[in-house]
Amino acid sequence: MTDNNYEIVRVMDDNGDLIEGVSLDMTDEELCEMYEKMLFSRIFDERAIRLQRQGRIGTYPPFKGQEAAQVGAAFNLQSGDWLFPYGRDLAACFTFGKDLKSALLYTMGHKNGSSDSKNIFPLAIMIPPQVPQAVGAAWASKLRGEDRVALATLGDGGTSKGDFHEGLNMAAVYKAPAIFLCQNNQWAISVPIDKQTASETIAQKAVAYGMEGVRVDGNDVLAVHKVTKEATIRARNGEGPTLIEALTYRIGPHTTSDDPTRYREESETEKWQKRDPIELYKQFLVKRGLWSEQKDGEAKEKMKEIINEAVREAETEQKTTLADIFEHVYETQSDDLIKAQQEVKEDFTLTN
Ligand SMILES: Cc1ncc(C[n+]2csc(CCOP(=O)(O)OP(=O)(O)O)c2C)c(N)n1
Repeated sequence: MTDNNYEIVRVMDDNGDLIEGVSLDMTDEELCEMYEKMLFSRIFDERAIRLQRQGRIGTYPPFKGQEAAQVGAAFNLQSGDWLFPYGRDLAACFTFGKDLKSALLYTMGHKNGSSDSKNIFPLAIMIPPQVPQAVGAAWASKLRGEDRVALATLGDGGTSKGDFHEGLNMAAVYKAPAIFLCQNNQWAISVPIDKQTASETIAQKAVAYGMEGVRVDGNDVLAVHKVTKEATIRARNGEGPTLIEALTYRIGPHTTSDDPTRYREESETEKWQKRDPIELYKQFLVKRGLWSEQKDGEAKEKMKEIINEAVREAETEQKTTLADIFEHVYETQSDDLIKAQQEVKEDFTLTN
């Protein structure tokens, strides 16, 4: 069990150098792939905001600034693992393999917006049911003797809800192979972290449940990757769950319907912007000769084209109708649902 002083784990310093005494166990290809996931996510995020402004998708929660926390953690997941993302977590989803078109369809309110080939639960908009759900999935995997971990992500606001406490307690008691990544982005809409909890850190809450707690620089992708990797190893070895607090910042608004200038100082945002997780990591890669501005430009162009193509595909998909929603409640529709669907079709004269 870690002691209670919770130093912030870092792997890189702000000049893009490895911190003394820290070693890396990733290949050059993996290091670049992780950067590409971050860059792709950023480009998607920026495009999604423009799509929302053009009325082409619904309300959108930008994750700019949190790419290192999301990508660094999800990069450790293996194919059969589980991801239970919270609403601002598309970078984690993309890293684990969420289909781009399905991500866009989700923002358009389409019924196929959460259909994925990987074990990815729908983005949790409520706060935070994904925590006990992840515990259930992790515990079930353990009972079945499968080698799967479940990663649940949440914001700092999520730690004030009962689901968080109930989930963590149960996970620790049953040594479920679960990892809880709290992205402490300093704000829960307009509620700052010091109004959210009187605990000095979120990581220390782990002590009360009897699990490992870690505090990490959430803008240092290598550090988040390292602590999450250690957590997955403990989980797979039957040593139980881990609570990770990733210190980061939501650079943008809470959603496209929010105006953060009403409740936070711009100087605070500017301070965090100087530690942009993508710029920090790019510096590191460039110093090692693994990346360059030219590669960056070429990668961005390719990524923009991939996103354009997915937008085109998503926008030509047949629209979801009101009657469709009855078909996705259970695997097989109950008689009651068939009746309700029929009534809706008659009342709204829908075509399917
Ligand atoms: C049960 C519940 N209560 C209230 C809300 C409204 N709500 C949406 S996001 C949010 C704040 C979430 O903050 P945090 O968990 O820190 O995540 P962040 O949005 O900062 O990434 C609230 C209160 C909700 N979605 N679900």
